[in-house]
Amino acid sequence: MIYAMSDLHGCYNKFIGMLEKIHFGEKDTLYILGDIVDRGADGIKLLLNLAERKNVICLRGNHDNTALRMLNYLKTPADSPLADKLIEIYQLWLSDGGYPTYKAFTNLDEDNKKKVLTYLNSLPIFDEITVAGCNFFLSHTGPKQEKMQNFDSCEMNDFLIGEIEYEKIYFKDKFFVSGHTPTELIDESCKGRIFRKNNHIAVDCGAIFGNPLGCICLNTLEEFYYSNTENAVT
Ligand SMILES: [Mn+2]
Repeated sequence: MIYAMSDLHGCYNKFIGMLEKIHFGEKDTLYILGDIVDRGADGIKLLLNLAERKNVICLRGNHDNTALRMLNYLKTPADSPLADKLIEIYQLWLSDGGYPTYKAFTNLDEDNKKKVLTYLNSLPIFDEITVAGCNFFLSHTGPKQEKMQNFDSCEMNDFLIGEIEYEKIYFKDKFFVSGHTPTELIDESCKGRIFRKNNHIAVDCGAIFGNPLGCICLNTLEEFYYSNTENAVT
């Protein structure tokens, strides 16, 4: 079976709990649609775990992308002209959930630091797959519908911080599977649940904000939820 989830934000135990719930095995594949790190405590632990898994494909979220830039920045000499440019973003990142990631990273040995940076750097922006005759476009988020029609004009940032128009159908013949925006912000009545409408499947249920972690099986479109009270931040 092929599964998709998103926005783990350091919720290591919810992730492990979900794998057990879906009986995730060697023959299964899991797509994680970005934002593995930041906000929660265990983003770095998660990355090191995911880097070892051959059947988990992580896409890049805005937090993963910023973490990669900022953790690399730690190696930038203070007198480099780049340091001045980056310090503002660095402070923003620390205050926008980056601090636990920064703290855990600095406690790693050199081998694991390298592993984390190599893995973050390897994360693709999007993927397209066909499962059981059904087509899926997967990314953390995406641009406005009109821009998406002209795919070649899209930039990486469109898929990291773009605002999907969930009320519009992007593809007639495929589902757009995305994360980034907790589903309650798309539709209040979807709080803590996967949003499915207009050929969109939005899977970020806001696990880090105390909601369940959501997961969808792309073969059957069956939804799974794993809930516990840990890792909740307000
Ligand atoms: Mn995001």
